[in-house]
Amino acid sequence: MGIRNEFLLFVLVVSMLELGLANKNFTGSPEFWGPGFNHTDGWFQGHLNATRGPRKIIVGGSNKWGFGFNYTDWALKNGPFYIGDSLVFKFDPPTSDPNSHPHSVYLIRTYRSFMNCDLKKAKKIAGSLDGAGQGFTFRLRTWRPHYFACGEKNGLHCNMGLMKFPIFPLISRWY
Ligand SMILES: *[C@@H]1O[C@H](CO)[C@@H](O)[C@H](O)[C@H]1NC(C)=O
Ligand SMILES: *[C@@H]1O[C@H](CO)[C@@H](O)[C@H](O)[C@H]1NC(C)=O
Ligand SMILES: *[C@@H]1O[C@H](CO)[C@@H](O)[C@H](O)[C@H]1NC(C)=O
Ligand SMILES: *[C@@H]1O[C@H](CO)[C@@H](O)[C@H](O)[C@H]1NC(C)=O
Ligand SMILES: [Cu+2]
Repeated sequence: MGIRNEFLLFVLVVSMLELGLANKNFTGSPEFWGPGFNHTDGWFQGHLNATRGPRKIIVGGSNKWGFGFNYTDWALKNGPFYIGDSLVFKFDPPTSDPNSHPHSVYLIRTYRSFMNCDLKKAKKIAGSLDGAGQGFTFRLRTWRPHYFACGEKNGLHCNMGLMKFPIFPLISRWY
């Protein structure tokens, strides 16, 4: 019981830090908890589900990796993520159509750069051709914050296109 409570507290703290909401008034906020938040289903249940193995999750679900979808919200609703889980980024390669938007995937190193969509020191992990077919798979291996973003148009996709999200993978489904 002690471990479980400490763990849940830890998860909450990590989530708050991760989302930069620690200094805001989130207690009564549906944006933080999500609509219809409820102890007996959804977000919490994921922490308590010891039976599932590593997940392979398509980022954005049926929206895939594209401009204008709220990936922060997606990450909030599809977490928690654990070390060993894999994220799959699916996006179409560039075409001759002037309306096509090529995408990419970067890992941004700091929270501050992530908030500002500053990609100067970010690490490119997938180029515009890598999201085709089965998509680009990134396995969460380390216990640290991961800040993902699209690197196209000098941060515009990250900023205006909402193509960014933070994940802090948890150690394991221990109980
Ligand atoms: C925080 O939000 C709650 C619920 O919306 C509200 O009752 C409370 O007054 C707020 N507190 C501050 C300090 O804004
Ligand atoms: C919480 O979820 C459970 C299971 O889905 C449901 O039976 C219950 O009515 C919900 N409670 C509230 C307050 O929404
Ligand atoms: C718990 O894990 C099982 C096995 O993967 C899965 O079928 C079930 O939907 C999960 N339940 C929740 C609430 O995530
Ligand atoms: C995206 O979702 C997050 C979390 O639900 C929310 O805080 C944020 O305001 C949303 N952004 C936009 C532009 O709707
Ligand atoms: Cu993009």
